[in-house]
Amino acid sequence: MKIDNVTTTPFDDQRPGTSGLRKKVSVFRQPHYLENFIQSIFTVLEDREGATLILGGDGRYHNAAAIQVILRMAAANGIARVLVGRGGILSTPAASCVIRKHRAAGGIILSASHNPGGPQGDFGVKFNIANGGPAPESVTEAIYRNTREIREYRIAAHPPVPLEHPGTHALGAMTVEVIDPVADYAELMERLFDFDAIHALFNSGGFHMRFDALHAVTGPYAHAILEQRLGAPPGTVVHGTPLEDFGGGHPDPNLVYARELVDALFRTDAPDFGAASDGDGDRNMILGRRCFVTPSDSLAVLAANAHLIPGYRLGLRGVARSMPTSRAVDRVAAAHGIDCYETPTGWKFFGNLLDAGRVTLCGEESFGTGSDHVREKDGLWAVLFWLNLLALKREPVNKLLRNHWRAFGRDYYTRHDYEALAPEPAHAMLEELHKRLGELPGRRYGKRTVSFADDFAYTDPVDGSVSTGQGIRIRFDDDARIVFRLSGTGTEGATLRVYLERFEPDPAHHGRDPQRVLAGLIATAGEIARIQAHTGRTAPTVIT
Ligand code: VG1
Ligand code: CO
Repeated sequence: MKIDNVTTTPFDDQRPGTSGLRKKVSVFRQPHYLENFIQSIFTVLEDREGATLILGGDGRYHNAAAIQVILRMAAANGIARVLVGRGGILSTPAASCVIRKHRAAGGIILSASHNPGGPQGDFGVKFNIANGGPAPESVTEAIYRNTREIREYRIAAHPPVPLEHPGTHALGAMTVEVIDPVADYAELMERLFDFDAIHALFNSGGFHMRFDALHAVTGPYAHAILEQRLGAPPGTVVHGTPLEDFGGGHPDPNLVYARELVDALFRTDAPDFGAASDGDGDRNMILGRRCFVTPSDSLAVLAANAHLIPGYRLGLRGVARSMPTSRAVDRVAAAHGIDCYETPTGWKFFGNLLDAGRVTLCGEESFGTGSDHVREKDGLWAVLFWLNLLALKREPVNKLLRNHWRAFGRDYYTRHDYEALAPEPAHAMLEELHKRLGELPGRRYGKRTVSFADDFAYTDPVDGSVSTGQGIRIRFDDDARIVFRLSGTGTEGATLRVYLERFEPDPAHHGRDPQRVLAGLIATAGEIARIQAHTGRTAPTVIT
């Protein structure tokens, strides 16, 4: 097999963000762009000679072409074996599962997750390490340094490998195994959850579900697990065929982009349970009939009930949440006497805690929940966890949630996103806020006084690594909280995220609309950061 050493020059924009390298498809299609980044990954992967690599993606536009390039580069870089999902498909949590099960040195996942796809949409590359989780900052920074210095990449000359059917192919000295993308993952789910109980629930006659795969990668997983194994009637899974452009939609399971599902769950003839997942299958949205469960509450409910689920019956070692996630799970941890860790945004920060056995469950406000079963957040896993709970409790989602709030209190929560801002004023706004942090405590806004303000920094308790500049936190005397940060996954301008929360212990006040309950705090956020003055915006683009 002929191997070419191709001369190249560095690109200056290949620093991975919150979750991999995400750019417009047009950026990735520039000559050498993908190759430079992939070579930088292989260069950093020290044990690549003779190693096994996992490869797959969410099926979006450019997935198929990129996979063939990566296979040829893997062969040229001494990888011995690559396991690829059939059709180039692997959800992010399934990739994590396969990396761990087959003891691979790592995996490359082609996805821009919840960002839209298609020729005008986004593409992305995530690199996961041997534990199955996203590469930590030390690795992503090393990859970035390589992209700044690269002069040459290695690629084998070889025709495309057929990926449509399971089987084994030789690419020079390297073996390419095309695997069923669902099998290993489904087997793991079956070990964690009581499939018989969920099967009985679906066949009780009184329970209906709608799962919206948003034409993204979870479709095949949901069809196989919910309908074929668990006996949910055909049609339970909608938009279940992955499309290169997600049918023109935005594969982000939230109240705005999964509108059709939300509407279906709020109709009079609504199903009992609704759920959706994102482009690459790691996010989840949970709905009951006329009821939306915030991701922060979902994490708290799962933590409070985990001992009822077969895979977690021994209880939880600890829990972790990203900093902007509400403190609902902290209350459960305190009641159960277990540790609760607060990490920066992004799943990569949970990896060390999970590996060290310090936490069992973790989650983010951005519709991400997961456990130590893999090292990624896992959309379908969260849905199965809820199904298992509902099968045991046989009560509506809203009742379960009300009971949870009655026991622990309710953390009213919302996130306001201001998308596609001009980057300069957005950065200037946060810089100004940063400069004023010292003068904020003691200041009065409406009926609240600031009690604490800082820029969140995290010291990993396992390896001591420090991550600074992770978001501005402002707490008030009534324990309400506002967090400001800029997104690290967008591909157009800057996105400001404002996270708002307020605790309500009194069950008599648990049935209110979060936007109304938080209206005062929302106004204060605008005032403190001078959002309108800096950005010209009077309202957020997305509210979740
Ligand atoms: C967003 C979310 C974050 C999540 C990340 C990746 O990041 O806020 O919680 O981990 O997306 O999710 P940011 O920097 O835009 O706020 V996904 O489903 O890409 O893999
Ligand atoms: Co995702």
